[in-house]
Amino acid sequence: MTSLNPIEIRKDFPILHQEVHPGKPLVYLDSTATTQKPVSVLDSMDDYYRKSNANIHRGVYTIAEEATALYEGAREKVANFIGARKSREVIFTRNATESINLVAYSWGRTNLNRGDLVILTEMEHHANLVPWQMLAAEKGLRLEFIPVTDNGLLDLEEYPRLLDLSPKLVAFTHMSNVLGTITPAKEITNAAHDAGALVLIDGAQSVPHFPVNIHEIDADFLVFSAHKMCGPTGVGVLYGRESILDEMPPFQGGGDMIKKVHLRSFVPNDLPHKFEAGTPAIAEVIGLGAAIDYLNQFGMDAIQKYEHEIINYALRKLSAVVGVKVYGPDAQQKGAVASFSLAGVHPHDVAQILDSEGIAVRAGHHCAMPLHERFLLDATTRASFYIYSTLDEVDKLVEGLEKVKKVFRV
Ligand code: C6P
Repeated sequence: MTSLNPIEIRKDFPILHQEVHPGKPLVYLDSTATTQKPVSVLDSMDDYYRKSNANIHRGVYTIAEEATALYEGAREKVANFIGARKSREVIFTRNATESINLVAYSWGRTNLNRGDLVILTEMEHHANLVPWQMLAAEKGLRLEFIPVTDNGLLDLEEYPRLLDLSPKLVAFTHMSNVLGTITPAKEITNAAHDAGALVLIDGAQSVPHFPVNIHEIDADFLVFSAHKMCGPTGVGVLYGRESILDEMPPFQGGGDMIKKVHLRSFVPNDLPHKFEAGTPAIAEVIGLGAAIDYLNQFGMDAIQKYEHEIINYALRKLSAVVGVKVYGPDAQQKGAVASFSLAGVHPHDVAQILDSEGIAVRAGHHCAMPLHERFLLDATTRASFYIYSTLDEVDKLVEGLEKVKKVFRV
């Protein structure tokens, strides 16, 4: 394991070496939306297309076998990365959103009935709200929410009261994409299991940023997206406990997810293929495998440590800008995300002026409208950081905000 040096790391990311306007180098502060991709990930996909492009699980010829080995090799890497005992517990989907929809559609439609309770939290991304709302409307389920405190933590005093209502599922984010709050996953999961509920953890913002071991947190389902961890878009992961996945019906029908098909019936395939209908995103899955290799050379502990350093610095610098209010807990309890408002300026205007300085931040509700409502906000500006972000970029953000203030005379 090497220690993490962002200046060296930046050399691996071609996109970071450009000016977005004359004299304005790209300052990419939107890694919570998607991370940039290192050369090794780009090369892995290019190599596949140049040398081994063939469909998987079908051909007996050499390059088809190579393609299958690369694809299944990536599944092994994912399983090891999250500490899954068996790679058949790792299902490839399109993204974290599709992974949650898969669970709602397959497990939820089979196991939840009128009046059953699903517990979510007020800080969920829409991806972990809307699929459950859709299922609730179809099946007559009840949804309850762990509230969020004023300082952006889950209100765990309320949680036992909700568990007394005998939920069937507790589904929650491991790290908020707005507040950065890291939730006490093990504590929430253990209590849910004691109450007889299954647990789904949205790891879209945790798996890329700190060590997540599925057996330590003991969740039944864990979802995340490749594109938020140096991998490509178009591939997501659903980890599921083998005994539960085995009992679940397929999500989509088609090639590869079957053992046998007759004119009027079919026999589903074994795990993991039962949930992977049709030709998957082969190159992208291989790219995810390369992304895991890339992150592993630093180690997730080192990544977490560096991100802690940068968010500490960013919170200190941002809170010194008059008019800026940062939402969420202090650096001890959050990842490298700072959502803030600047008094008197709409977040979209903040983002636009920052862009004129080459600084890329996200403005809006960040697909978490209920959480913004909770804080009586329409929108925030969000700066987020990853392994290639530097303290110097935080300084540029602060200088950019001073320019915004000048332009708007606030
Ligand atoms: N958040 C953001 O800018 P997908 O789009 O399926 O890869 O990931 C969905 C998702 C689920 N949960 C959390 C906590 C997330 O942050 C996201 C994606 C991005 O905040 C894009 S909206």
